[in-house]
Amino acid sequence: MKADKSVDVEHLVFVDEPLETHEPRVHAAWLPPEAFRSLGARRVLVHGEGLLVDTVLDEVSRACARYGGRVWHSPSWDVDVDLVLALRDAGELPNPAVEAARSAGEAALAEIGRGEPLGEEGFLLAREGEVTVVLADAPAGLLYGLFHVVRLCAAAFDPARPPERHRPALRRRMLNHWDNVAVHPVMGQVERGYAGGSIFWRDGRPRGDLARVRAYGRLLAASGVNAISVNNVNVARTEALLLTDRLGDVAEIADALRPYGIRVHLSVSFAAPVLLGGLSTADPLDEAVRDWWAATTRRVYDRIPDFGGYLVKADSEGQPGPFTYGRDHADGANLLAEALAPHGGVVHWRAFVYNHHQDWRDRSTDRARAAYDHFTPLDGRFRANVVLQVKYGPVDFQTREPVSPVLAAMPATRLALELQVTQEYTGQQRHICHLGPWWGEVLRFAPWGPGGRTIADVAVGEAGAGGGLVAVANTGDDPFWTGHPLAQANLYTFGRLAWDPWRDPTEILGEWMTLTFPPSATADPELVRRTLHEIMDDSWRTYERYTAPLGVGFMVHPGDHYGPDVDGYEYSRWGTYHFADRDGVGVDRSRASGTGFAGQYPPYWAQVYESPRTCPDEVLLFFHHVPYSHVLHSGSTVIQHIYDTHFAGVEEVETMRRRWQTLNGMIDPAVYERVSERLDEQVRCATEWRDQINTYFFRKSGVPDARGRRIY
Ligand code: GCV
Repeated sequence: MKADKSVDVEHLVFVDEPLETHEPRVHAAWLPPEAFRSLGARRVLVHGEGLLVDTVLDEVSRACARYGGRVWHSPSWDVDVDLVLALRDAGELPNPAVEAARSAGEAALAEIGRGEPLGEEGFLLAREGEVTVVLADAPAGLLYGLFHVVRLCAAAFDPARPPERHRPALRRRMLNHWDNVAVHPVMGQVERGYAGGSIFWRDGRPRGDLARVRAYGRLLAASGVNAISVNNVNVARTEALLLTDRLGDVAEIADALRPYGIRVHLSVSFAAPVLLGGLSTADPLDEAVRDWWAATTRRVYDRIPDFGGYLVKADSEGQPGPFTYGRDHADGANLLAEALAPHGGVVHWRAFVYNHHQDWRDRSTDRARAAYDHFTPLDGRFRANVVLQVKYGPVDFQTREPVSPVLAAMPATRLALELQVTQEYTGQQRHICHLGPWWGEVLRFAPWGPGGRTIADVAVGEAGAGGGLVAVANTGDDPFWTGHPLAQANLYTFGRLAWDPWRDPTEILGEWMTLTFPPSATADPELVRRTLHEIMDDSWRTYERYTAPLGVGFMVHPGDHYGPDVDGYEYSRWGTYHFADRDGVGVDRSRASGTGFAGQYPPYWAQVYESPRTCPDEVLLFFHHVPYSHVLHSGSTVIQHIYDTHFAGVEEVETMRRRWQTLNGMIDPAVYERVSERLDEQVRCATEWRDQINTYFFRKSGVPDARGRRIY
């Protein structure tokens, strides 16, 4: 499609009308009307009752109205259909073809289902004659089945398609919003948010655009997410009130998200009994405190019967916690778990606890050790409805870190893996950085050694009882949802990995591309797809190349965490140091001579990480302080690796920009322009990273680049 047809393209990729008249048009992300063409041109029968069945009906009706199909809801007369979406326990219909399709679906399920139920969210898709049938045990399953049909497009109606059974591997697939209700003087409306304001809150009040909240829920459901916390884990005074006086605001969000099967959770302050309840203490073992939490939680469930639970950041970066009362984190988490248990709620308790007032002169304290040291002695003491939420790395969402050893050290605790979709340290949605491959590496990591159980297995848990996957959201009130239109792919990929953590992230990326840039909306779908893959597939590794080297981390500008500042954190209290001197760089975390962090891993990796000879290159400087002349497994020296990767990284970004330019006129112009602007910034910033990092290490080491390239 050429540029002069751009108006048509916009119709295909934006939602029809502004969701509210005073709001700008919002990009449809991975649910453009065009993605519903195949479904919407068909004759569809929906059978069953329930709120989410109504959502299915609504989705199908809108698609059919647009593309000329027809829809019936449990008709009492015979109709010809192409697609049946039915609850298994919905009664018989006077329609022989439909009943034959349902029976075929049941037979297929008996054959491939290994006798396991489909569960609350699972579904089966099968073909019988000319009919495609989707069966589910519960309305949520039918909704996920519908979105599966949308993803498959015409393939859902392929007569040769064998039956498929789908169930999410993880029960809870959750996004955490770090959104403030009141604008924080430093962090703004959304802490670490790079997509405008909050979808939920504005200037101390609800943002009031519930249509947008609903549209958000729709996008999330289509990716697989089923839970969301709606306020920052750093809970200030205004946000604390969401639990009590402002609960109505949370209930409104829950009402808007419920039709898409998304449950609302709340970040709460551990000091709430004092802040809100007028008690003199928040001691978790105090009777009055326990009663306060029980009564408060009961009121929450009176108002929001399907409320998900609490999320807590305690004793971390200034947040209150049980340490104030001489109690540990099992005491703290169990207090809230006890209040939630009668209602079926869970508490997500974060393991991100460390000393943020460290003295940089003190080489014995290692922030990387903190979560393990605090939490592993508590294994087995948490109540069943506590989920310990563990960041993927031991420090803080870096572009590269080893996987947190906590995830392998608490077999008697439900553990959730916490990822960061918002790109705090990975380019802040100004840089293209597709995080799927990084998350895939984390999920496939086998902490007990190759061939053993993986992090995905830990998150899934025995018999599905694990803590699931959680991620910090990257969305805001930006018309493209995520600031950078291509950052939508990270959100989509998170949802799909949370549904099935063993999937190949690059395949998921392809799925996202097909939905977001529908082949029927462009003159050269092959070119668009190939170019997007060339730009995005390896973009996380490109980002890694031009930023902090070999897993050493940070080197970002203090405070905002954007752009290079090699020594920005070197003499600070935050515990994130690289220790570069004239001879070498890196942190000695070995048992033999360093902080001992390497010893927190099970034996296989403890041994691998212990020695610079065996430690993988990409995390070498995380574990070891080595001379610049140290030869990597790649054959290069550390210093030459730094130069080479930084020059290569910038060249790759320049190539990305050139490739993107070939899509001019092929895709929606608004998307094209936004990405183009951001690519200019990415080239500028990557160049700054290259020059600062290379110059810094050249000046420290005095070692020239073997290829004589320009260093300042
Ligand atoms: C919400 C990092 C971020 C903080 C964030 C914290 C956390 O330190 O920079 O903004 O606070 O992680 O995960 O709690």
